[in-house]
Parts: sequence; structure tokens; C-alpha cells
Amino acid sequence: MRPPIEQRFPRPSVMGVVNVTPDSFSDGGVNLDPSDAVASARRMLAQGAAIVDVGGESTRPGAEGVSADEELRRVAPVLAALEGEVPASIDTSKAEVARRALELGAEFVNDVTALRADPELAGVVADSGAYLCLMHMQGEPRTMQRDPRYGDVVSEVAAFLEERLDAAVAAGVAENQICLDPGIGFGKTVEHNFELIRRLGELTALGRPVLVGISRKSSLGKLLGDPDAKTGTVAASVGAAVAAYERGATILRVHDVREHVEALTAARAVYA
Ligand code: HH2
Repeated sequence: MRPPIEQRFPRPSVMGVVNVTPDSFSDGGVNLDPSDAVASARRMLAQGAAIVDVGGESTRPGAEGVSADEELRRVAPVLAALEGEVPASIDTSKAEVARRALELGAEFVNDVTALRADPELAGVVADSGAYLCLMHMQGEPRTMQRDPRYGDVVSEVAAFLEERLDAAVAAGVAENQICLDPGIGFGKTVEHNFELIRRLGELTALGRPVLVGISRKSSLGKLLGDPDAKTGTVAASVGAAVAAYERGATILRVHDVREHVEALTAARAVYA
């Protein structure tokens, strides 16, 4: 049995993003060649990432899904090369992909559908004892940014995460291996995203560590004045990550590891 997730990933921990995809919103194509992805992961570890999140399917707004075979073709060589050297998470919603990734040494399953897409994924996670992130998403990537609406976004996200946490535990996943994620940018407006971070305490109140991924997301570019932004700057990402940490986030999922590790180290020193 692995240690509880809050022991393995003390606050704040950085998860580096390695997308082995042609079309991710901010780093699409950069790491499509496995040797580039492996080099990125090693660099992120050296820069202070606690883990790298390897993904073979983009979930950016408008994205179409890819098959399990294609996802595995992209991520398996990368995970095989990292095994035993760089702690790895698999960013997938598919049981088949997660199963193979765990065989190749991944210790964490990051599912943006919170176990709703593949009925077999919960069992794969439960049997392996892997860590699990359950993320909120309204709608699906192809259409989620068309007109997202909520009564009260924070209480709806909290209720969803509580229900998915109960479902994961009922399926046999140990509660102390699970973290929760508001899903910044997944069926949310700029205002929704910032309100979720502002009121993050209502999510940490669910009793599980919270992961936040706002790195380079378009809400940051829109906030800085470009209504058509597809990405946000590194500096805006770091500012939002520090604010999320101050409001209780445990794991920050980021593309620019060095900058986030430096900023979060300084922010943590304030509280030490
Ligand atoms: N965001 C993205 C992908 N996976 N997982 C979690 N838990 N939380 C997030 O906020 C999150 C996520 C989107 O970012 P990225 O991986 O850079 O892009 P893409 O989905 O286009 O590959």
C-alpha cells in the first residue's frame, strides 16, 4: 500500500505536464516525439516536479477523442523510458491505457472524467493501489465551452466531487489515495474559474487534497485583455498557482516547472 496522497505529495507539490500529443492547447507537438517527451520529463524532475503527468489525448475545448491504441502508442514508450527514474502519472480516462501505464510504473491516474467515461477504470485503480485525481467537467471537451452555466458554480462543483469521491470509494479505491480537482477551464467561463479558486476552501472542506491546473489556460490570456486568447502567459499562470496554493491547493499541475517551483517555494516560506 502506498502512503496517503498528502504524505507522498506535501503542500505544495508540482505536477509537470508532458503531453505526447499533436494538438494540446499550449504544448501540442512539442513532446510528440518520445525522446523529446522523455527529455522534458527528466528536465521537469530536475527542476523540482514531484511527478510528471503523461497524456496521449488532448482535452482542450473542441478536441475529438482518440482511440486507446493511439493513446498507448503515444504514451507507452515514454513511460517505459521513465520507469524507475521519473515518477509518472497517466492522464487518461481509459482503463486499458491506465492498466498498461501502471504496469510501466505509473503511480497516479489522472482522469478528467472522474471515473464516468470507462466503467472499468475504477477497478483498475483500486486493484493497483494507485493515486487518483477526480476532476470536475461540465459537458465534454468537444462542446464544453459553448455556453457553460451554473446556479452557484462552487457548490455545484463541490457536490459533484463529493459524489464522485463516494463512487470511487464504493468501487474500492482507498479514500486516502484520492485528490479532487475543480477542473479549471472544463465547461467554465473566466468568472467561474476565478470564483472556484477564490472559494477553494469550500472544496478543501471535502477533506481531500485539491489539485489545481490553471497553467497557461486561456482564462489567463482573456483576463489580460485578449478576448480570443487560446493560452495564458507563464507569469499569469504562476500568479494564479500561488493564489490557489494560499487558498489550500496541494498539487499544482503546470507546464513551466522551474518558475512554479521557485514561486511556490517562496510562498511556502511565508507560512513556515
Ligand atoms: N487540464 C488539462 C488536462 N488534464 N487534468 C487535471 N486533473 N486538471 C486539469 O486542470 C487538467 C488536466 C488541460 O491542459 P493540457 O494537458 O495542457 O492540455 P490538453 O488537454 O490540450 O492536452
